[in-house]
Amino acid sequence: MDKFDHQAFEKKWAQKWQEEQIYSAIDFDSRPKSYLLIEFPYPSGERLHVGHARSYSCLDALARKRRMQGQNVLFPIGWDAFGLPAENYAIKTGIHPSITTLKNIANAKAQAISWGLSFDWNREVNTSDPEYYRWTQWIFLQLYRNGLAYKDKIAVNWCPSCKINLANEEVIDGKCERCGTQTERRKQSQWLLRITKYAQRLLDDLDTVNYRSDIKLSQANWIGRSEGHTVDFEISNSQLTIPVFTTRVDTLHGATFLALAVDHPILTKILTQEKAQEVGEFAKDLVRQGRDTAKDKQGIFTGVMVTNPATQQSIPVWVVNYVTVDYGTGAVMGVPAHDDRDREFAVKYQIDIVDMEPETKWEKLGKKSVKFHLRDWVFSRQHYWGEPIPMVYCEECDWQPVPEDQLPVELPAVEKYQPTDTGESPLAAITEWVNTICPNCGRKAKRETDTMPNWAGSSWYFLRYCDPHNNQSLAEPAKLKYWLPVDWYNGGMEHTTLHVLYSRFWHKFLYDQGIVPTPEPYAKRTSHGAVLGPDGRRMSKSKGNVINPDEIVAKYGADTLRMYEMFIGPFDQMVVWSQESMEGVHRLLKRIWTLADTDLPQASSDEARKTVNKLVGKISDDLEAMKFNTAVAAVMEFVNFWTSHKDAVGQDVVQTFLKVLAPMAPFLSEEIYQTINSRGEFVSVHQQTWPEYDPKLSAASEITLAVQVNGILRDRLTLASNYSTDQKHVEQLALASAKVQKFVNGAKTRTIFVPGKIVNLVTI
Ligand code: ANZ
Ligand code: ZN
Repeated sequence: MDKFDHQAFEKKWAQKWQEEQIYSAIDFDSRPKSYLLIEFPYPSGERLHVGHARSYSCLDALARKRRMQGQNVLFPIGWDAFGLPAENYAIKTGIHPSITTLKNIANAKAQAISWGLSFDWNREVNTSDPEYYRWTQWIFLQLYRNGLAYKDKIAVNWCPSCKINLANEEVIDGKCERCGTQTERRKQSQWLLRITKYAQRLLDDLDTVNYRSDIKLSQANWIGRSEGHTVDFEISNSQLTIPVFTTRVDTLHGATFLALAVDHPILTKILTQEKAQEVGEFAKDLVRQGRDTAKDKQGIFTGVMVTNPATQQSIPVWVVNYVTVDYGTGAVMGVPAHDDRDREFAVKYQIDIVDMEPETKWEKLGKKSVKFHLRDWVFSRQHYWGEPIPMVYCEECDWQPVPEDQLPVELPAVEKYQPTDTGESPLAAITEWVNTICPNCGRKAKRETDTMPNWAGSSWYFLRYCDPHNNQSLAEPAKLKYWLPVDWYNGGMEHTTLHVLYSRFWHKFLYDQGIVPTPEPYAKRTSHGAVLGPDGRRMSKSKGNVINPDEIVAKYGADTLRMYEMFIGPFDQMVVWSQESMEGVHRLLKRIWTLADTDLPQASSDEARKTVNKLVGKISDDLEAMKFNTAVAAVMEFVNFWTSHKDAVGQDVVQTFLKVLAPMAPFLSEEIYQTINSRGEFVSVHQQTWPEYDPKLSAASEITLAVQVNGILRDRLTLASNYSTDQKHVEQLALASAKVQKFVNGAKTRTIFVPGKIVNLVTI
């Protein structure tokens, strides 16, 4: 070998691995299957960043190791390609998002290949490809047929400047995420998915999966199950009652008012005309103020009284800004003595505060009841670059699903991507596309112009990887049965709540339909921490602290990038980029190169064999435990040993070392491996069998035995471990000890021997 020319050998091996297809997953193979999933990236113009490089390199090391251990590993990648950035770019430049998306995908793919990520490229998917979103639309239709998709008028966040409806995630502190303008609440007809129907199962089945506990907790909190009671309050001089949901029925005695949400449906039935007007003004005022209900408590008396069923007292009904219509019953019993919000409100409006002891007897008045904070999933967006919702509106027949044989409903080409003034999708302006015929009656009808949210394509992509080219179904059942569930899913902490929950919901639904074989999609879920800039802040162009992974690859090589990012810190924690430490890893790799670049001794010393065996054990365990940083540290330790024992580290030990190095530094280990084993036919180091850790070999080579005389410790013997179980040998050594002789004092002894632990000489 000559100089450490990473650019040359990395390119060479990346190409060779592609040619030989050594990372393909094989359907129905008899080896044990292992499905490792990363969150697929959004193909943006910014390319993949060092955060991607970190989590992908780590999972890649795991995939490579498991392959070498004889597992049939499925390690796929695809592109989560719909979304706003591509649309905004199209608005700016007029270039169609599908063109920029394909360009971005090509770039990111080249990056991934140059980093030596061992994805199975035959299974690549792209959510914006009509052959993919055909099935996303198909799943929507199944949801619709099963009553789980419905249209409803709901409040949306409207940005008057961008003229666009924003999802809740796109509103930060009441302001538009993109332009910072104060958003308004508007009512708009939207598609929703009835995820609430699955709330209990989504919660219960968390017990059946291996997710990190904080991930389970965030799921459980989002589902927000609450046990309490529903209590009916009778309206004075009326047949009507107002049910309230309370988790503190024991405080019923102290309920001195009722608080309703401004949009509680009963208000239209119980208010006088005059009061209705006042309440209407109040509601409008709240909208104008924005939505932060937590702060200042506000309310208005309705003029209506109800009876507290515990005290039989007549108490007033208020409309307030701190009760929401979409939780519980939209009505709350105000207990100022026990609840802070209620107290604040009562003080402000001079409502009675009745102090009393909580009493459990009120439970009899109440019906036990369970509520969930989880809301149905708003599934409409008024954007262009998303999956068209495959529905048609007919004046006669109402909403009709597009027949399945007409899928996909393809996005039409448009000239203007700008959203409209009305808040409708840009698709609404393309009349040739919108106008269609009703699938039911054949009359003129109009297509739905809303598109699906970003979450849609990512809710089932792991199914498509099992059978990515199927054009008869989303995937063949036998293949799903073979590959599912995903054995290990790793992704960002920011996706552990909604994305994981949404995809679990779709999966459960598909399970109920007999389409997928398992009730849960992911057997295990973990998440990684972000990589911060060298200044300890989030990387961003404006801060000038962005590390470009491709520059690192060009200058130091992909192995350096990978191994440094594994080493950078505990996988699940946020870490700070350090140039120095990265260069340290680079020097390590060069040292390995130099050490291997000599005539290696034929045989290795026992010590060298033991040392590499220890490394095998450490790396085997650490990669599975996501302790990637300590796995790299173990390599460093081994290299130090090698440096100081050059004559003792022979061919056999180096071969073993290269195999366990391979998952972390795939290029360098291949280059050295091929150099020492040049034998004609190419067999990659990555196709070798993972070395077996031998616990006997590593057991401390020396063992210390306790030497007792009549059961009392008198000395210790340190001897080679293979001798420590040999009773004769141990007896002889024990009797030779001066300390022992002193207590035996010439007497005859018999021996009680616990091999490897104790030798007890009992005097007769
Ligand atoms: C009386 C009471 C007394 C309450 C007390 C609490 C403490 P979780 O745990 O979240 O389920 N509540 C019910 N529906 C509401 C709504 N739509 N908007 C705002 N608040 C609502 O909380 C349930 C409690 O939150 C309920 O129990 C109710 O107030 C309030 F010392 O009833 B409680
Ligand atoms: Zn019709």
